Amino acid sequence: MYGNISIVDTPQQQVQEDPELLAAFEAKIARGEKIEPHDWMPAEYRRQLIRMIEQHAHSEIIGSLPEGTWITRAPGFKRKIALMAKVQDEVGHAQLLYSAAETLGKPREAMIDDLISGKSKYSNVFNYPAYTWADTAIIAWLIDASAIINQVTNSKGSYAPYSRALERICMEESFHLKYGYDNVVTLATGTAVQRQMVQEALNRWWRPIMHFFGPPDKASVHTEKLTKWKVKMASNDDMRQQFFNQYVPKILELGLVIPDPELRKDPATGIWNYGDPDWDEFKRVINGDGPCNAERLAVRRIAEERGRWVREALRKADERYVTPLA
Ligand code: FAQ
Repeated sequence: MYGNISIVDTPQQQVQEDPELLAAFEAKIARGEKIEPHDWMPAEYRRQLIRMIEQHAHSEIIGSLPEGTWITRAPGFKRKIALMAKVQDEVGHAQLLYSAAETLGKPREAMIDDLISGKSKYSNVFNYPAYTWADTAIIAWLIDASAIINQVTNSKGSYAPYSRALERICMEESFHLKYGYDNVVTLATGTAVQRQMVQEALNRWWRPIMHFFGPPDKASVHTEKLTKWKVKMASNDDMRQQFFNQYVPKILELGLVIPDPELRKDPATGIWNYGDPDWDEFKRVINGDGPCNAERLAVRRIAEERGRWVREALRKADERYVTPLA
């Protein structure tokens, strides 16, 4: 219970919805209308949205860390400025998304608590280290590309505050993608050492990027319900296929080798077939046992502790402002 809104936390907490209200809600969604925070919504729709938007917000804030570690080491002043702006944007995206999730009734403090206690998930990809400058180039190009595919698709979804946030985020991510592509092109057309560096980074990130779009459709838990309610506007496999269609040709054009000997497009169906990207590794990483999970959460915990006095001061100032003078 947060304020006067009761939030179900687990699918086990089944709520018997009023059939008439539910039918009207689903008809509204079927007509392509948007749901606003004050509109009636089923408890499960609210729970799913909080889960997904909160995980997305956490992903943005944790996602700023692998690249953030390169701000002090960026090659050259201009790249340092660009990287700082990108990292700042990602943190801003987290703020927008936390605000969108708050409209559903869960306070931001509770979301942050669930992140740092390990209760909430965040994107698998940010639990891997950025060893070289080339890793940051691959993140900014191909992870931002993957995020754009997901977010442009879901910005057409049914929950209005999330759609609005995604539209704005995608505009900024488009700059990130161009910045990342420029860095990858520079390395891929540079010296032999630079080409090797970017190839090795692609080798490291390919599997996590395959995982980024979520488990295969047949193993996805939430897709069916989320698609019915137009929260998810395409399945995990469909978005992964879109990534292959758009980015495999661009990667090959740069003379890079995609580290999957089984990757080929079926000319008859247009479907990309690929090798098993080790879904056991995916499960381990999203459940807390990836190369950097502990480090990422430790950094957030420190930020939370060190920033507490600022939040307290702001809250006190706010209280004084709204307390009527005696
Ligand atoms: N990582 O039933 P499904 C970014 C979990 S933003 C971790 O298929 P669903 C910007 C899933 O939560 C990146 N966990 O799940 C940037 C569920 O677990 P649960 C984030 C994952 O929700 C760029 C379980 O597996 N984007 O990158 C992942 O229908 C560069 C079963 O899976 C978003 O969050 C994963 N990859 O579909 C920043 C977009 N995949 O909760 C810095 C919004 C699945 O039952 C630098 N989210 N799981 O315990 C979505 O679109 C969806 O939630 C999916 C997953 C597509 C991620």
